[in-house]
Amino acid sequence: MSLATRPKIELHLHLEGAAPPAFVRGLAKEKSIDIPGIFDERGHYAYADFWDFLKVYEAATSVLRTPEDYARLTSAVLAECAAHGVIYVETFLSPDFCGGRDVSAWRDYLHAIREAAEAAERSDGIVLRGIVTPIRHFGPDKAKETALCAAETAGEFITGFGIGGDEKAGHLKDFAWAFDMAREAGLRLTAHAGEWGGPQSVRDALDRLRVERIGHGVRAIEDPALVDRLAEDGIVLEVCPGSNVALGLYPTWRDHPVEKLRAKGVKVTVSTDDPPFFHTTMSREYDRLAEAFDWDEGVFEEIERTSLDAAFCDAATKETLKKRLETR
Ligand code: MCF
Ligand code: ZN
Repeated sequence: MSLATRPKIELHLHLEGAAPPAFVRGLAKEKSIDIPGIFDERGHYAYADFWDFLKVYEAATSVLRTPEDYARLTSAVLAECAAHGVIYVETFLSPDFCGGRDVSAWRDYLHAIREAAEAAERSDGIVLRGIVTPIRHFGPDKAKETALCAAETAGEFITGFGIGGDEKAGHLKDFAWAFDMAREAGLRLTAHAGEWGGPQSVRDALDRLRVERIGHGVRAIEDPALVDRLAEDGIVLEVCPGSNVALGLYPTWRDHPVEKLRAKGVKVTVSTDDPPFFHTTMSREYDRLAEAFDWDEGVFEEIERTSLDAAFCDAATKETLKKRLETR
């Protein structure tokens, strides 16, 4: 079976970050919104480095202003994921962008996103779940409001809580209140760390926020004791190699530590993060990994099993997905 058609599980995808540039341009035109300087001459997203990427992300997101816009985005993103074999995807969603952290508006956005997701499940068989995500550089007070939105809507669709954004802004300990609130509401926890913040940020996410998964986490490789801890404790890394290479964390795919982490017994999974920003898809991630590390179908099978185990969905959904992985 070709890697492109393998059924895939994706645990780390930002919904706005998956918006095709043409989709964003179309909405901007419809609404007469000016978003200068975010595309290059070929119409791709343009950014200089990670911090510029965060600004471009927010500028692109500024065209998404209503629940209906998010419904259209969800449909477009899920069609693209399904075209690359994705059968289950978890997406980061933020009340910062969806209703300004007002619970009632947030519910309206979620309703629209869920309706679009249910339609995609009926047409393409792809299943979506949401991870509510405060944005680190917006600060801990806004994260508390976000956690309240998350707690109010925790359930079958909103199953997780995370944090993304500028890893060098503030300290993770200041977000502990928000994570405690989310945990008490029954949400499963993950945090972006070990990307721009280095290995200490992974320790902080584990010790201060008590997460079970880490978004990226790859810089743990710089600290052998931490690598052992991740392996022993079964912490799952949501690894996004194409994102790390595109943002300049590693110069080439072969320099990426995903294979070293896997060889040391760390549970790794594979995702695209913000696919059009990084010119990637799940099929491309698979192809480039196979090329760079000589990974065969057996390795991808192991990764898919790890991803399914680590997914933030209920047991019945997992059982259905498991059958689909097994009967490919
Ligand atoms: O994983 C990448 C790079 N590292 C950190 N954060 C983000 C990434 N893609 C999006 N983000 C952040 C960004 O601040 O997540 C937010 C964006 O505004 C969206 S979460 C719905
Ligand atoms: Zn991310």
